Amino acid sequence: MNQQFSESFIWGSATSSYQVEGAWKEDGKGPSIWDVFCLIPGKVYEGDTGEIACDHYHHITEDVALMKAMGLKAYRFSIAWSRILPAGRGVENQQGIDFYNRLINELLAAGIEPWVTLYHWDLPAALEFEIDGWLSTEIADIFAAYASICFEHFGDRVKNWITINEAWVISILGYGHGVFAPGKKSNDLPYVAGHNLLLAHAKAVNVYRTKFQQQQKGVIGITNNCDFREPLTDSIADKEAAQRALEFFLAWFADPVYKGDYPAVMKQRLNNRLPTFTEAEKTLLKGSSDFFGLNHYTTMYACDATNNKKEGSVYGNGGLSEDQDVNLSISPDWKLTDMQWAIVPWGCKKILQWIAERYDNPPIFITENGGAFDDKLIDGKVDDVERVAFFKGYISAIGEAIDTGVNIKGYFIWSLLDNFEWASGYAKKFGIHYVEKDSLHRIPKSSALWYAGVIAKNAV
Ligand code: GBH
Repeated sequence: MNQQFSESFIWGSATSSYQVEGAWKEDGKGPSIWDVFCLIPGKVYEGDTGEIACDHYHHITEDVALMKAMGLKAYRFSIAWSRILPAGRGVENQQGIDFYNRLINELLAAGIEPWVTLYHWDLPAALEFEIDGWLSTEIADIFAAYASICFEHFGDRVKNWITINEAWVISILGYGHGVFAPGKKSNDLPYVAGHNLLLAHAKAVNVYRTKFQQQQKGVIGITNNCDFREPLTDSIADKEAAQRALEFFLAWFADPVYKGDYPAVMKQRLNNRLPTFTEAEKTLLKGSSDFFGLNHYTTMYACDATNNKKEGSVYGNGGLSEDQDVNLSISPDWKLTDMQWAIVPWGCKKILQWIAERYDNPPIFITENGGAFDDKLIDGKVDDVERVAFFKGYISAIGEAIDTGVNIKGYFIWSLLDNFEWASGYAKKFGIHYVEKDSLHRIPKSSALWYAGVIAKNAV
């Protein structure tokens, strides 16, 4: 079906600092928890690291040219905190600031809007050693001070800010399952880290709004990830289970931002394992996002698991399964990506409708969506037909959501380049540009050419 989007719809693509930059200790950059995590044997597939990654640090001119060739309207990238503040706080590193100035200026010269994420998982290692990172009650203020430096240096040109990328992943995979940095395994710590991430977001937004927004006239928000949960059957128990799963996944972070507190179901089930906000913190949180940033990748069926608990997968039940009493499954009919995530475009439409309903139809930007496929370079070309089909399906579903009244303003493909896919190393490829090993030569895949057509026509 043909879906037409408005002229003002923002078509973008996204990356993150650790996944693409490389130059891991160049020009005064301090180490991040991912630099260190990768050195621990067994943490990353085949011992891969982000030391070089796509060497975006030295390829920004070329990479901006790739974006311009596609007609991209916006580029979402993240700032490596330890390039700006090598020890996480204290002395600024001018060379790090210079790098992002160059990137921002090149983007603007190419007519591409910079969308800047302040934190995409690469915490300065000093803060992990010294204060226990996101577990510390000091971290929110330290993050807000770092954010303030970014607003001060870049806010004259950057008009779109994202504080934190995917607090759920940081909390659950970094502090629950321990498969991402800093690698802690616990049933309780995810809720502590999540709490501090929310406070860090709220404090950074407060700094922007009180000191910069009036003059710089940009917008600021948070990006959360959520996979959709469809009830396995029509039973009330399964419908409630799917709702519960979504609240533990997305409302965990979105309710505080839109309503000022955690969802009731989390408070009831977690009791004192869930930290509480003071009245002042609730006030700071409520209304702290100018837009709803959503990263969406996949869908699962949810059914009630009261009295029937199953072990969760690595990625778990969108949280810690024993806290939710939900079992997840997929249909054998669904096609899978190379990450084994199911391709279910209608789940994207439904999560968008769920957000519109629960949060009073906020402006939504899909800040990531994409799929890993086993791409093959043949005769200098990568004909990634499965990825094109993936994007056709998801972008059409987004168009359908808009037709039902959901206020979606933009869409960012994950990712611009094949890059360091965290614990999967370079084995999983999400890019619309192929990056040749060793030469690091970039080749637009069929999906990049196809996306250029979508952007040109504002239609899929
Ligand atoms: C994003 O997170 C990250 O922001 C980005 O850095 C990363 O490269 C990209 O996605 C691709 O991984 O196992 O079927 O239950 C993705 C968040 C959360 C999406 C877990 C998939 C598990 C699906 N992911 N979810 S499943």
